[in-house]
Amino acid sequence: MKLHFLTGNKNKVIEAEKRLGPLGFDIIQENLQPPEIQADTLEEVALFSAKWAEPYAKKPFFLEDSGFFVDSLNGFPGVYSAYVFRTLGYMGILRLLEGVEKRCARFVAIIAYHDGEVIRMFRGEVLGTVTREPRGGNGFGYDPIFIPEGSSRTFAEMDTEEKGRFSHRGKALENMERWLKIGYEETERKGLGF
Ligand code: ITT
Repeated sequence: MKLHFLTGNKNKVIEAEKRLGPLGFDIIQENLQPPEIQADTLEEVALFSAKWAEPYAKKPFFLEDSGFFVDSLNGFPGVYSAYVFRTLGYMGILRLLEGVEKRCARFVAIIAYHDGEVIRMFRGEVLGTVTREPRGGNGFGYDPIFIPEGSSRTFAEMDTEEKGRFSHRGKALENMERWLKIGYEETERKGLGF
C-alpha cells in the first residue's frame, strides 16, 4: 500500500521507511510544504497542514509535526522547535541550560493521516534528559543532546532502528500502523481489498 509522506525532512522519511517498509507500506516522500502556522499546540499545526494540503496531495497521505519540550524552559522550544533549531541550534539549548540541574525533556510527534475522506491524528511521546554536551553523529535536529529514558545513549548515538524503538516518531508511527492494519484487515474481511 502506498503512503504519501508530506515532508521536507529526509530523516523523517528514513525513520518511517524503516518502521513501515517491512510491513508492506511503500513510503513516498512528497515535497509539498504547507505554511507553518503559529499555534499553541502541535495538534493544531498538524491539522491545519493536513487541511491545507488536502486539495493538492495524493491520497492517502500523512504528515507529522514534532517538537522538543524542555521542562526547565517551560516547554521551550516546543512548537517552535524547527525555527529555534535553524536559529540557535542545539548548542543554543545547551547554553540556556547552563548551570541547570533539572534537565528533563520530551519529544512529541503528531501525525495527521488523510485517507481520502477524513483526517485522523496519532500521537507519540518520549521522555528523557538533556545532556551537558552533544554526543553522537547520527540522526538530525536535537538528537545529539537527548537521552531517552531506558537508555544511556543519545538518539545521535543510536542507529535508525534503535532510535525508532524509543522515539516519539516510532510511537506515533506504531499507533498509525496499528490503525491502518485494522483498517486493512476489516477491508480484507469484507473482500474489498485496497
Ligand atoms: P517537515 O517538513 O516535516 O515539517 P521539519 O524538520 O520542519 O520537517 P517539524 O516542522 O516537525 O519538522 O519540526 C520539528 C523540529 O523538531 C525539527 O526540525 C527538529 O529540529 C526537531 N525534531 C523533531 N523530531 C526530532 C527527532 O526525532 N530528533 C531530533 N530533532 C527532532
